Amino acid sequence: MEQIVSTGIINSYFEKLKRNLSVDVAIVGGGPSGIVAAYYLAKAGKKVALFDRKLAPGGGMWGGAMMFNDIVVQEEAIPIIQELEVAYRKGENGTYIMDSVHTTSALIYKATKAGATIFNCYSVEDVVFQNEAVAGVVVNWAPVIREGMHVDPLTIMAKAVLEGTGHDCEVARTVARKNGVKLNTVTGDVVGERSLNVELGEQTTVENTKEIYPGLFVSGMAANGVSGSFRMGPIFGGMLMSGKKAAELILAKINS
Ligand code: 48F
Repeated sequence: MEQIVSTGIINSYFEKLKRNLSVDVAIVGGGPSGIVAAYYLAKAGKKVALFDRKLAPGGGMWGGAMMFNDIVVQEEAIPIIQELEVAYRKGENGTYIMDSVHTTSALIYKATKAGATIFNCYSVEDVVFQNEAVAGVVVNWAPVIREGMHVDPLTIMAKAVLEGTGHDCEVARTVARKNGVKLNTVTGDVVGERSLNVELGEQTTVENTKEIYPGLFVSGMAANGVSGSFRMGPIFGGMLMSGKKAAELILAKINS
């Protein structure tokens, strides 16, 4: 029996990994924007692999604000919440309140149910750069990176890469720094996140969701970080709408 358990896991896992060595879309980061993008892309029939360095994907959504585990969304994001079958109740001034643990687990469930594959404990440490475009991601075990172990990575080829890594926007930084290329921002580089402004941060999260370099799209806080806009704290409508917009932009590009 012991051997049957081990064989089952090993065969299944390596089959899953082999199936995802070349995908339509590789998503870096399983925060709300990345997971929502994974859901819509998988629903559209695309092969989607999402990589998150944490054991539990979900990013900054689990903890609500200061570990008060509720979150706020605004009216415009309610159609996404309804599509993902998340329970919500009315808050004040046209806002809605959701339990953050319920919401995060629902997003993960719906994205994987739609067909997206999530690889947790994976760090994306670089991209594959071919013909002046991003053509895939370079992955390694998150503990390998954390321990600073000198172990070479593997590669996942993709028609499009979505960076949803949150505040640090590591992938865009790496692309600009290593390849000496200009990103689609006012400075041509990662501008960097600004301080907190809820309304502007929410609005610009969606506006800044775009293809930042051929083959590389950004969503969520990474989109604001790359373009130099505000953080916004525990309001999540912009993140959800950014993920949906990212999926639409990517579909338009890879279907053309
Ligand atoms: O930061 P995060 O939740 O992404 P998001 O979709 O949402 C932001 C909000 O949670 C919050 C906010 C709300 O208003 O401001 O912060 O922009 O999640 C990012 C995920 O990316 C993973 C990280 O573990 C987290 O789960 N991640 C970051 N860098 C890498 C990565 C990397 N290089 N490789 C793999 N995963």
